Amino acid sequence: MRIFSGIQPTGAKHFGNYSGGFRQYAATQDLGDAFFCIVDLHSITTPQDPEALREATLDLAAILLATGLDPERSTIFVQSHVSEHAECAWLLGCIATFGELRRMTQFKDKSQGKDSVSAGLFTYPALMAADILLYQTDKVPIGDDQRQHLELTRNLAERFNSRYGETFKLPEAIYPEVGARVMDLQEPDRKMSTTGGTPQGTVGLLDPPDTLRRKVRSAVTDSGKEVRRSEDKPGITNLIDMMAVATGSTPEEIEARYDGTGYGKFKEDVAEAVVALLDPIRLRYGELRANQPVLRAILAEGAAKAELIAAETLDVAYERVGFVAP
Ligand code: LTN
Repeated sequence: MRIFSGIQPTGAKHFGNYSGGFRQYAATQDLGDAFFCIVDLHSITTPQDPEALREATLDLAAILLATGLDPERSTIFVQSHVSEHAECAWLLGCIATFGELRRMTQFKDKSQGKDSVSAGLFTYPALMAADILLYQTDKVPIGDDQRQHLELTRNLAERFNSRYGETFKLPEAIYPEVGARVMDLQEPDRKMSTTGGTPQGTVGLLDPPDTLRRKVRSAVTDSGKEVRRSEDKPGITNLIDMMAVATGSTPEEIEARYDGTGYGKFKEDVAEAVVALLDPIRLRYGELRANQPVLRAILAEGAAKAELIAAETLDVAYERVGFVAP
């Protein structure tokens, strides 16, 4: 079974990215032949500082390894190292219609209120489809926010196949069960986010222990007393979900364990569980990030492996559309 996912190298990574992303990647690499792509081409759909992008790309490679990807089992690579991604995106951009791209809610959200929006932001889903389809992917571990893009990917693959003959496999998504939506600790009605959230309410993946403790302790909760999930208590519900992610228990087990316990003690325990999860990741990250030759070698090897497969698919696709072989 082939697994593929893409991760943007921009924005400081946080607990929500771990819960709905990194954790899934490490788990899915056991299901088969897994490819994890650092999507730098996607990142420049909005303006990026070149030096910051270069740093963020290597940062993300180290984070992927620190959160459990094993380069012996998984292929980790940078999108711009495999030129087939950009080429296949062109083919799929000629299959996608203006109308369906215009309906993408992520495009609508990201372009709203902006007086200048790049054409790349609009055609972004065709590039994402290319990423996935080049690898004849079976399963795509993604967040719920990517549902519409995955649906579009399947539609583009089907349309291409029916127009030109069977070329691309239709992929399926894998969504995280628990902790798919981690909320901001200060404003638990909003998703935890580097761009849209509060700094105090965003639990950084690489925050030192003291910062983690301070942020969790000052999390906004309602005036209730019971450690129990409920729709009208987003603050405590979020902390229960975070505790579940950090300890590998279910939210129900957490509720049972804290039956009759007050919020104060519960928050202390959540803080310690988050520290116990993230501190080893931070330390491993530090070691990996400091060793650039090793990091770059892993990415080079990944790109070489990825390119073999991507080139094979692109050759078939080019032939099907009627391009003369060079
Ligand atoms: N659009 C995705 C990132 C992404 C991706 C992919 C995810 C780019 N290409 C291929 C899965 C498969 C995002 O913003 N999270």
